[in-house]
Amino acid sequence: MTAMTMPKCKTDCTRLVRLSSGAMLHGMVKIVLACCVLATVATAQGEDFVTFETRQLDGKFRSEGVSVGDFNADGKMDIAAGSAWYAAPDWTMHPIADAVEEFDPHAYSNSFVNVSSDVDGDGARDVIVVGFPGKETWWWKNPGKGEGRWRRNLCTEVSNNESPTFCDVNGDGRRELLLGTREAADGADKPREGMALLNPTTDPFLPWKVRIIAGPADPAAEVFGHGLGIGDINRDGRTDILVTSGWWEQPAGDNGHMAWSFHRAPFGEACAQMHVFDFDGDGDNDVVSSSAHQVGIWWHEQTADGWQTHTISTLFSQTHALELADINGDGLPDLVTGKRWWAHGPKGDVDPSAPAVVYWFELTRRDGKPVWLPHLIHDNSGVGTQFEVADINADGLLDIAVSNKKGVFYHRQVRNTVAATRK
Ligand SMILES: [Ca+2]
Ligand SMILES: [Ca+2]
Ligand SMILES: [Ca+2]
Ligand SMILES: [Ca+2]
Repeated sequence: MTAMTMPKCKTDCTRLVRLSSGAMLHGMVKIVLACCVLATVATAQGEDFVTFETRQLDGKFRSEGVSVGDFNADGKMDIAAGSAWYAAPDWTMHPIADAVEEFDPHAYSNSFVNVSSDVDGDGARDVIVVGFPGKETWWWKNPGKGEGRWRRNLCTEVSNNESPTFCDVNGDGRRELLLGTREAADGADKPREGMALLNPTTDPFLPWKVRIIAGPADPAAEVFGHGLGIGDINRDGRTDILVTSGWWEQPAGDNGHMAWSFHRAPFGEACAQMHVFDFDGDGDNDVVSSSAHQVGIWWHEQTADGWQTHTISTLFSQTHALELADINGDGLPDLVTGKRWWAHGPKGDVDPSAPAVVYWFELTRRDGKPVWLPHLIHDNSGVGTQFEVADINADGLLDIAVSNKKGVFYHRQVRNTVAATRK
C-alpha cells in the first residue's frame, strides 16, 4: 500500500483547528475541506491520497450502533443497524426484527452498540445489540442466510455505560462483552454497580455469565456512565480496562475470580470509547478519549510522574464515538470520530445542529510528539454511539459504517492520484 503523501495544507488545517470556535464551526468545516483538497492537488504529485465516497443506505433513524458482517454468506460484507441489515452490493434493506424499527430523532433508539458475531457457532453471523443504557442486551440468531425469522435471545437484563464493547479481554480467544451492570434490573442506579465481563454459557440461548471485575464502585458503571475502553496500560501483555477515573489491571493467571487492582488516573471528561497506544513512541502506552456531549478530543500521555492530558482537537462537538484504525496504512493507527448530531435533541449539548461531520485524524510524529492532522470524510452524517471501521468491500482499504439520527451510511475509502484529480 502506498504511503499517504503529506499535503502542504495539513499544517494550515492544524492551525485552523486551533483557531476554531463553536460560532465559526460551519464555516470552518468548509474552509478546512477546501484547504485540504486544493493543497493536495498542488503538492501530492503522483502519490495517492485518501478520500471517501459516501453512500446513504437508509434515511431513517434505526440505531446509534452498527455492525459489519457477511449475513447472507455470499462472500460480501453487509451492514446491520439495530433491527435491519443491508445486503452488499446494492444495500437492499432486510428485516431482522419482525418489523424494522424507526425512531424519532428528537428522542433515542433502543440500539446503542451493535456487534457481528457467530454467537451460537453454527456458521451464520449473528448480531448482538446493546440496548438503551440500563436496559437489555440481546443477540439476534441469524436463521441461516439472513432471510427468514431471526430469533431474539437475551444476553443480560442490565447494560450500563454508553460505550460497551465486545472483545477478547482475557486472551482466551473468545470475545467478552464489557459493560457496567448491577444486581437487579429495576432501572435505577445501585450501590453494587460494577464493570463486568459477560460470556455465553455452554447453552448460548441462556443469559450470559456475568463476571464482576473487582474494584471500587466507579461512576462509569452507572446507567449513563461515559467512557470505557480496553488496552494494555502497563505493557505486561495483559489487557486492562479503562474508565475516565482510572484503570483496572488484569492480574496474572486470572482464573475468573481474582481481584483486578484499580489505579486512579485522570483520563479526562465524560467520553466515549477509550483506546490505548504509544502515541508518542516513547515506550509507554498512552490513552485517547473524546467528548461525548461537549467539545474535545484528547490524548493522555503516560509519563514517569503520572499522566498529562493534551488536546488533540476542538473542531466539533459531541464526539460520542471514537475508533482507532490505520486509515492510510502507514503503520500508525489514526483516529476516526465525528459529531453525534442531536445527541440530546436539537437543544441539548454544544452546537447540537452544527454539521454532522465525520473526520479521520492522521497520526504523525514530530520531534518525539504525536501530531494529528484532521481530514474531513463527510459533513452530513456524523457518528452515533458506536460505529465500525472495516474493509467492507475487500479492496485492502479501511472503510467506515455508521448509523445514527441521520440514517445509515457507508463511507468507502478510495485512493486518488493527482493525475486522476486533474482530468
Ligand atoms: Ca450463528
Ligand atoms: Ca496490562
Ligand atoms: Ca507513550
Ligand atoms: Ca496511519
